[in-house]
Amino acid sequence: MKRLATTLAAIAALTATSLFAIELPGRYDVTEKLPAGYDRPIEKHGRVEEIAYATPGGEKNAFVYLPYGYDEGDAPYPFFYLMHGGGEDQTCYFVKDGPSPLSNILDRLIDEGKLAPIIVVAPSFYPKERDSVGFAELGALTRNFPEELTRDLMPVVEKKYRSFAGDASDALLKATRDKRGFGGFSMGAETTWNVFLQKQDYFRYFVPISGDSWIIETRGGQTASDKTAEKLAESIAATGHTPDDFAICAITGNQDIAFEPMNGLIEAMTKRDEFRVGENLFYGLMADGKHWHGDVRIYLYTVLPKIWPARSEAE
Ligand code: FER
Repeated sequence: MKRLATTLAAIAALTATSLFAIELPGRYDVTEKLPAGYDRPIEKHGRVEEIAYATPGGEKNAFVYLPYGYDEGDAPYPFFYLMHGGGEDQTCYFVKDGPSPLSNILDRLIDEGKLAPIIVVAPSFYPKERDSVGFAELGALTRNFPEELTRDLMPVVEKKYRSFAGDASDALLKATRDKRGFGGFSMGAETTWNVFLQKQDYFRYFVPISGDSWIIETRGGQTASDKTAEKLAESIAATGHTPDDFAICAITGNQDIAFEPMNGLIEAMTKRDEFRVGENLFYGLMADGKHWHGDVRIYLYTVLPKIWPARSEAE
């Protein structure tokens, strides 16, 4: 009897707060920097592999971070897709077969019981032949990437590595959207907004870092804030979803070149019913934060454990 009562109490506790609640204030200042040495390697580390996948424009590669212990069990893992910025590639996050500051941070967060073990996939929006791509074409590339993501990359990477989507059929990828997020920095944030616009069927969590949406025009978060927010809002019902179905964890710094565009967009979003600060929209701001990967790592350190907190067996 006691056991049943305990179980019922646990269920009541679970249902009282949403299963998907994000433990962040709606608006918050990012004050915690990385602890000293946090980006150095530790013994219980994961590993980074490279995966090839076919696209209409030729074969491309993505890096895959597998957390410590991946080979031991048979449990599935949540997936987080992480996009680089303009002029960069996936090596800004990970190094093939080796440690990087970000992989070391993920290792530590997982080892310290702050972050649940997750698989992180770092692809690129650039085509195989990227030499000819100029700044003017970036918006088109990031608008096209969401289709490549769900059609070409996800079925390959989520079948090869243990995701919740089993054989990674399109139906199962959609059915497991709660176990998946997409984020990115700068033009990777722009990609993230495009994934939100097009692919809410496959993703619940969105982490745009220091970048606005260029769906109306370049830097439209600043120059066409309301129209850009309207487009984003319209995509919710247009993709068959509701404001309860997603969480956007936007984050940047007040000295970032993307601050004005991103801030303009977030303020315009908060004026709309579809976006609810503290429920489906979270906005972190770091004093003195600039447009560089040192700060990006602080933002990921801040946000990822709130989306995928480690849970003990007892919970
Ligand atoms: C932004 C400001 C700058 C932004 C992207 C950039 C997507 C990127 C500039 C570059 O790659 O040179 O608001 O949002």
